[in-house]
Amino acid sequence: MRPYTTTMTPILRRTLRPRTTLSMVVSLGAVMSALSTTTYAQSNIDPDRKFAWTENAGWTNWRDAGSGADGANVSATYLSGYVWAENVGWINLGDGSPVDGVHYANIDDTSFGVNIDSETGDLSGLAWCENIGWINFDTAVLGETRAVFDACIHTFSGYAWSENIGWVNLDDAEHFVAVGPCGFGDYDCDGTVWLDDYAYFLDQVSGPDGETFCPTFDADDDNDVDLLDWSALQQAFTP
Ligand SMILES: [Ca+2]
Ligand SMILES: [Ca+2]
Ligand SMILES: [Ca+2]
Repeated sequence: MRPYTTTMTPILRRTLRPRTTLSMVVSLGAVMSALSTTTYAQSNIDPDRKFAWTENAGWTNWRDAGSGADGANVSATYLSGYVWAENVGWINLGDGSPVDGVHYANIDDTSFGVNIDSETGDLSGLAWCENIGWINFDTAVLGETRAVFDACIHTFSGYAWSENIGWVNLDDAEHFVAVGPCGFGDYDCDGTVWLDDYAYFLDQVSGPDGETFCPTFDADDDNDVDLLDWSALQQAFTP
């Protein structure tokens, strides 16, 4: 694991507090019944890429809340659903209903959630955990590698920050969180190659001399997105 503390600023180091110790005596079913009645979509987190490590709260599982029905969900511009953290319980990423349909406002405790900048993949906004409070995904301001979702590889990277449990590591080479499994050309990983994926392709196209690294559209695996890849995408189209 990355030696987080060596990269933390003195200010951040001072904000660390002893870990909250909770005994997880409540069954999964009982906890789930106590969660919000908001209905979430089935988690689209990859079953093989669902764990992330936290500095002071152990492993988090991004997929399996409510047998997946309440697990994390990654949309084009925001996250929703719940992450389970073994030592601190449920982490709410947002209710899936941003005020403007695009991003959570994060102006009060009814409008919070984690946003995705669809242009850059940068994450921002806040998640909420009843036992440890807010988790901040806009970590660039904290001097750490910011949390990002790269839709070309369907994968999270970087760090989120909690005042009470420290860094949430989305950046480990072996244990990271990804959406999937996603087939070739299925940029939004909804199970089909459709017109919306065509639009994303146009954003990524670089021509034969380009160096766009977008594996989901790179059919011939030569580190560009060009007309040969476009031909393959058309053949993959789901009528
Ligand atoms: Ca798609
Ligand atoms: Ca090429
Ligand atoms: Ca290519």
